[in-house]
Amino acid sequence: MTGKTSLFTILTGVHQETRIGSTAVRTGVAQVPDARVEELARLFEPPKVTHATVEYVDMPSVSKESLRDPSYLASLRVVDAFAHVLRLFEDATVPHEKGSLDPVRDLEDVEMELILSDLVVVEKRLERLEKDRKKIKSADLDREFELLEKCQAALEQNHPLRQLEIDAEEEKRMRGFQFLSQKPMLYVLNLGESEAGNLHQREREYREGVLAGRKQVSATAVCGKIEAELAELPAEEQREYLASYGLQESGLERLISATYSLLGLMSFLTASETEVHAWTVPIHSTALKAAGAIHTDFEKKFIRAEVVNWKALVDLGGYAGAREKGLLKLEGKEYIVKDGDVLVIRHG
Ligand SMILES: Nc1nc2c(ncn2[C@@H]2O[C@H](COP(=O)(O)OP(=O)(O)OP(=O)(O)O)[C@@H](O)[C@H]2O)c(=O)[nH]1
Ligand SMILES: [Mg+2]
Repeated sequence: MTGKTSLFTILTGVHQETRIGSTAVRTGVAQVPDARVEELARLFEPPKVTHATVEYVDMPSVSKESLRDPSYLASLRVVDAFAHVLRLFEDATVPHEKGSLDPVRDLEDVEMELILSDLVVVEKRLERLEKDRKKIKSADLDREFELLEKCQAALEQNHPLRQLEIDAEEEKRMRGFQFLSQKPMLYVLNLGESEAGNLHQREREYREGVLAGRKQVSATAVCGKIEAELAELPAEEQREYLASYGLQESGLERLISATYSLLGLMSFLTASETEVHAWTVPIHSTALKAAGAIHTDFEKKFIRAEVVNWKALVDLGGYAGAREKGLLKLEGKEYIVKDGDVLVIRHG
């Protein structure tokens, strides 16, 4: 018990459990906090305002036992990243599964289970490939064999697969396996109340300490107790409450932002009198891909995009002002969209 379900509930507002096979999971959606959306909404005053979202799934802890359950394993395989809530808070009334408080041990234990689970998959596939390669000569099978041997070697040295140096082709080959230790990992450091003032220091300790040199991992500290109290307050009192602990953002806001950047995502915006909307795309997406995120038709019939930075749009009071200043630019398919761009897609 580290506070996973408590944090999940505050984050998504979802209390309802569903069953996938024998595993109880909760699925919920959290809005990505985005001040740019609010400012654009103030300018356009549309009836509809839509934030970008991240979907979270609350699952029982990763352990030898839970990983034996095929439905549990299947639910883990399909996610884009893990958030591992580590218990740093002390509370004698909440029993610790492992009998003592030791977040680094908990972190390494789960990592090891992910590694072992992947190793089983790799070994099975290697066995199969060995047989097949005796029957059929195929460069494709040879490549897969080599790649999996590389995975096996890493796993046997207790390295998660996210640590592996792979090229685009290998990445594609590995994708189908949905390896657990390859998924990006966000460590959520759940601190005790007395440590609320030390959030950033604790994050740094982890990043520069136990997580140093690890690829595709990140750490965000939250204080579950404070988040729970915060969630009970009306919106206008929340900032003040946070400030009383010397905080500017809630842990949940930072948790969502951290998820977003760990996954290599960013937001662009669309804004008009009918709707202000933040859209999620991978960093370095082209204008064409961005159009496709809005509507597949926009991608197919894309002509060009008008692009303006959100701040310029707000400061200049709208598109007309931005155009006058030459800050509303015409861009083609290949334009690389930047975080905070406002796009108007022209399509056929
Ligand atoms: N003091 C303190 N107690 C907490 C905190 N977060 C959760 N708890 C308590 O810990 C207990 C378990 O919390 P859950 O959120 O259900 O933990 P979990 O990680 O989902 O547990 P499992 O699903 O059983 O692995 C509850 O009694 C919570 O009130 C926290 O930040 N501080
Ligand atoms: Mg739980």
